Amino acid sequence: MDTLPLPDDGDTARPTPEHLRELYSLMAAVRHLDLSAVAWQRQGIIPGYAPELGQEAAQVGSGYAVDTSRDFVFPTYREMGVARTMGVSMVEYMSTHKATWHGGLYDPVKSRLAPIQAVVAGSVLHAVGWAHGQTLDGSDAVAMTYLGDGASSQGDVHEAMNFAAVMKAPVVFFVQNNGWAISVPTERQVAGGSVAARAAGYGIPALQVDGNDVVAVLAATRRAFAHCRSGNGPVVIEAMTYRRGPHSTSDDPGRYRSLDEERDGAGEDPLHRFRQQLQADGVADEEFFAQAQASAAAEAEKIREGLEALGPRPGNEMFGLVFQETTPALQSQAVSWREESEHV
Ligand SMILES: Cc1ncc(C[n+]2csc(CCOP(=O)(O)OP(=O)(O)O)c2C)c(N)n1
Ligand SMILES: [Mg+2]
Repeated sequence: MDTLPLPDDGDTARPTPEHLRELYSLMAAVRHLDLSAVAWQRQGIIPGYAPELGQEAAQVGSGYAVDTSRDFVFPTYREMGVARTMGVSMVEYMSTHKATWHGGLYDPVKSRLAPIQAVVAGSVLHAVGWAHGQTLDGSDAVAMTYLGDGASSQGDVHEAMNFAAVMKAPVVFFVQNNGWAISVPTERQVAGGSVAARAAGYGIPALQVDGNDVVAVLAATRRAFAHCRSGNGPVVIEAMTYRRGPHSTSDDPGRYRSLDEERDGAGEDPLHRFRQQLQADGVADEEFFAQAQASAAAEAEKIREGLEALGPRPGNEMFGLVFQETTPALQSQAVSWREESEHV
């Protein structure tokens, strides 16, 4: 499906060989970090993590289209690859998964990435509000919000899409349809054929794209951004991909899908597929891939060291950071907490 009026400018927009190699290096770094994060959870370095195995093309391709000098991204809990592509410090990003600090230690305003959002479909409303604010300020900045196939069943998504269209808010709704909402397959919770098909009801143009093809995802996202930036209102992109791993480090997919189903559903690995393509086109050779793998491993190791060096935050921050001005109830909770934890 492609109902975006702006034409696909095909080959002219194709990334240069240098950019293609950069996309591959990003995907390799994200893959390595993602697998490492699961291992770190098993080793007790972080208490929990939501893997994005198989979604590297969707995340790197879309994140690569963001202009961090003006745009803003509203992620879910699974967008490590987007954060890495946007250049967010990965130690600061991972601090949320380490539970060092609730919102993560990175600065959302500077990095242009909102804090990790665990409320399903929570980020879509924030994106619409932010984007509407940009139009009032006369800015041409665009918000991109991530959501899953499961999130698309939430009422918040209806409200967000409807108002974004009514107000012509520059929002890219980037849906990663990874086939699953924890244990529920897409066909049991998405009516109407696809998430992209629903956009027509709001008068929003939509694109359904092969989410395992990083170049196709980048092209689709760039087109969507151009549409939004020119004052035409929102776009829905549905990137068809597959959650190859568990929902989170506390999930066991073996309880609701077989290995055969996983193999059939996942199709070809996006990283492997991109590597084959770059090799076939003569854009990269064995030496390049070995180098990309080595730097991905070195990077993950540095991030692990940085994470392990993070000390605990002062506990009283949990009361001080709730409201701009504290409330009597919060103050009395803070006093009780201090008495119990510090024995004062
Ligand atoms: C409002 C809300 N309802 C339920 C949950 C529990 N929950 C966490 S993830 C999830 C499934 C989301 O699936 P999807 O949107 O497809 O994203 P994915 O996890 O596949 O990336 C659910 C139901 C939650 N975190 N927030
Ligand atoms: Mg999903």
